[in-house]
Amino acid sequence: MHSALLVVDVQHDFCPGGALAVPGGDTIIPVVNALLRKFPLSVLTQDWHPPMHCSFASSRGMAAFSLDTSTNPPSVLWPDHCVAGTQGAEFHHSLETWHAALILRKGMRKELDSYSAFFENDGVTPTGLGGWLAERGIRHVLVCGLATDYCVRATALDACRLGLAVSIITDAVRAVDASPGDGVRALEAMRAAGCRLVTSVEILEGA
Ligand code: VGL
Ligand code: ZN
Repeated sequence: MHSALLVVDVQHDFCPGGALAVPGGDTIIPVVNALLRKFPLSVLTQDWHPPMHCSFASSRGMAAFSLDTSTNPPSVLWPDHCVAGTQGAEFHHSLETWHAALILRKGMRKELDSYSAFFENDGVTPTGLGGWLAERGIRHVLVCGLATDYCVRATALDACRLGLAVSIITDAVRAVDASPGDGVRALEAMRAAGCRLVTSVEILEGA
């Protein structure tokens, strides 16, 4: 068994009604659950921020979705979301979390965000997930979850960088689309980096 399923940030705050709702975010959950039932090894990531986190617009007295130009490249400042210990930070109540071998929390440092499940946003601080997978002989990751244009993309690109084979399950991801087309452009960037774009049907039927 050399493949693992990575389920990115399927949390209340990224679903309709949440603080940083991804349109249709909850509609992927039945598909993600079917994938979780199928895969012997799966990992759930959980965006998990302290209050006043550096990615929160409120921490800078700025408007949500404005750009922080002090970083290179500029980063989007978000509404407060996924604050550790709050209901919004919990996994969506319909997600079958018990199938997963590992829950990896990220973005816990106040001054450094982490979109990717592999490295924090400085690009060099590892979360440990690369080693965890390598020690289990995993060579291929299948990535699904939220959001296509941020944490899914960053996770997939880092997985490629680490030399893993990467498949993106296109009907089990959804985008923020702060600018229309961001989700489509993110899928294209992942494909250009060497990720395979697959559908859940192909995976569940073993194609
Ligand atoms: C995410 C924005 C801020 C994500 C997390 O999970 O894609 N996006 N924090
Ligand atoms: Zn976040």
